Amino acid sequence: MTNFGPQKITTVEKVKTVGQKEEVLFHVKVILAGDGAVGKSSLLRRYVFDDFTEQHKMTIGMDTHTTLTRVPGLGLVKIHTWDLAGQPQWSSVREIFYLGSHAMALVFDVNQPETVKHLPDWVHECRKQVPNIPVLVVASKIDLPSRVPVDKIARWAKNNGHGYIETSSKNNYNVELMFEKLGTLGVNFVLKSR
Ligand SMILES: Nc1nc2c(ncn2[C@@H]2O[C@H](COP(=O)(O)OP(=O)(O)OP(=O)(O)O)[C@@H](O)[C@H]2O)c(=O)[nH]1
Ligand SMILES: [Mg+2]
Repeated sequence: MTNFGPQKITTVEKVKTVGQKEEVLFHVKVILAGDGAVGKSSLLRRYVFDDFTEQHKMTIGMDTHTTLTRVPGLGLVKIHTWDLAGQPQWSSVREIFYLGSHAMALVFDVNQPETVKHLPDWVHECRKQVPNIPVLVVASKIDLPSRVPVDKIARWAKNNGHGYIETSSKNNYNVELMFEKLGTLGVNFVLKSR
């Protein structure tokens, strides 16, 4: 059984696109990382509750949710998502949260150029605990005017072997696909690590 690290704070289960009874074959732990206010919790909120709020309620330390997700070609995957607090004051508590994780969503805000500056630092912080963890770079809030050269970031992601996706929690654009991709990356990492 995979060790998912410290105790979960909240757990919500949602069955997504589940047909007849099926076995869950894989459990994966996914990290949501990126600077403060880039939209990490909003992505998870959209995915789990199909909801969105304009209010920014800073995550305190970390929050988790568990979803049952159908991943094409892999069947049902239980995704345990750990949504980290992005503000710098939480950096010392974050280290332990990475332990036992299988994929990382690295989120930046297309409307806030300074949020791309720390992307390599986030990869470094996570890979200190989980070397070679697969990374999906997530451009968030694409409903807003882009003030970031997203093509350049997409190229950076590709050159470093990371995935890349553009999303909007507000408009519910690509949020499901993002979690499917994270499920796939996570399962492949589990299989490689066996
Ligand atoms: N327009 C727009 N606003 C968004 C979107 N996603 C999030 N926001 C807003 O961005 C702000 C921050 O969102 P959060 O999801 O709380 O950000 P976070 O990355 O979890 O922040 P921390 O927990 O502080 O690290 C909130 O005011 C959200 O309403 C989006 O897709 N479009
Ligand atoms: Mg948050």
